[in-house]
Amino acid sequence: MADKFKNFIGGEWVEPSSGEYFENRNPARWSELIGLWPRSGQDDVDRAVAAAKAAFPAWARTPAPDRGNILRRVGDLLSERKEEIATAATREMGKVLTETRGDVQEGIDTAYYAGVEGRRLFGKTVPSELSNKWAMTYRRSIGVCGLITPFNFPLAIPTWKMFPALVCGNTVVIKPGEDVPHTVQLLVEILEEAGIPRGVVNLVHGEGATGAAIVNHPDVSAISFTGSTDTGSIIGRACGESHKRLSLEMGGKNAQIVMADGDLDLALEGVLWGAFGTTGQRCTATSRLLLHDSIHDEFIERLVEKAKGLKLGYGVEDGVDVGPLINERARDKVEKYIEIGRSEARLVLGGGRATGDGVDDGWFIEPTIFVDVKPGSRLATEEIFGPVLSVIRFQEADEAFRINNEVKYGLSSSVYTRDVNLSFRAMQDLANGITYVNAPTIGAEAHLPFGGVKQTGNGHREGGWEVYEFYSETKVCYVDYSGKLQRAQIDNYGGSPY
Ligand code: UN1
Repeated sequence: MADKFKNFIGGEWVEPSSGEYFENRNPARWSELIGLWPRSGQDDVDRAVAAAKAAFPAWARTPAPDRGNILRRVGDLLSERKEEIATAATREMGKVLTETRGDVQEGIDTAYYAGVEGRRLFGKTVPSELSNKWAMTYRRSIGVCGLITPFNFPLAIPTWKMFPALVCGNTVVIKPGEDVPHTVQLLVEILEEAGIPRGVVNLVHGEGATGAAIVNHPDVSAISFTGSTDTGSIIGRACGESHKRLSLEMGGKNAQIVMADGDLDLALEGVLWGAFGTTGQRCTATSRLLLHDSIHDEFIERLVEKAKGLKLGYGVEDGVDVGPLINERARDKVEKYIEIGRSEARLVLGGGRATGDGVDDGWFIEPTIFVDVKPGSRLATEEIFGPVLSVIRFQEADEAFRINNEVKYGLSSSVYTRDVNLSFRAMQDLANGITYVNAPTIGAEAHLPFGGVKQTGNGHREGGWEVYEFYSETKVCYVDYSGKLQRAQIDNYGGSPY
């Protein structure tokens, strides 16, 4: 009998009142059942939101440095249990252990950043237009935040959302991706051990309906979601109706541009990592490779040779480079795009399910490369979220920049060149939230703002200092110590020549 896991509500580990559970399986060894997790219903969400609401006033009044201290302790405990968490994450998510270690490290970095940020939630003090009066702002907590997180970064993305929300004095209800419930389970155990007060962090497992119940709950004041652009549209409509604060982090169709003068060895390593790392399942994955005509053929030859050498398998095993896709639905979607690619472009590598020992029981697709992909075609514009790279040839830098910008997404881009002028033009002209020069499209650092333009997001950023603005409201305070009525916007202070 498989282990049954619980929700965490109001400081207690509780069974779902729905009485229902879903399976969590290893995507590299599908016959291996990891456990059963609650398929939480409306009643479970109601209880979690009520617990978060009840805990909010005391938490919001706890000094921010004290809130930060709990997160520093969380950082310590994550560091101590890094290997255990990374192994659990690889088992349920599929990416290789070196990557899940990086995922946990991103969570550790986010914890320490948040811990210190509790001492730096800056407001501003500015001169008043009236004498004997002060004008200043501070950052005020919002309330209950609903956090809905994806499968591809099972630890880092929950921490990107939860830690800043907590430091800002909010309480949270989190629903992790249904493919990766175990990693957040371990994170919440750590928060409990670190001394997070009851009700401040609540965990409800479930699938789409559980997420919808959080989004639609009237006592949830803010939602942060990472996932598909389609689901983001549904959440956006719901939050628009109810005027909830909303941060969306969605799709990408990221391009690596290689100029003729670029360091081609470096560019080759970059695209291998960007396109096939995490099996292409990053919002930042390199999905398009734009090659200058003069280096195209040689580069492709070398790339195909290198990509052939990537070893597929279960990510805890030594020597494995690429794991499986997350589930059958993901594999079907990637296969559909490979079919589309066969009719739109020329396949030079992969193009099918991987077979053989170690991969027969998982959702493995071979690293796949299409060349002669036409800008504007489906392969060139739609997010695939798998190990499929579309190569486009260009003649001029401006043409490459235009192709980069011709998609509805705008998360990350990369350019390999030794020309300093061109690299600054790229930073200026590429329509993305992040541009890398001489580095791949993946690998954003936890202490910088993360997010994209156009349909990748809705204008907010995760990470760095900017996310603290999402999780707090600016409050303005005026203190008039003149002892008399002073009227702003009335020209009563004299002396103005205007
Ligand atoms: C994502 O794919 O949703 O920049 C996040 C990167 C990682 C985060 C990716 N640090 O590739």
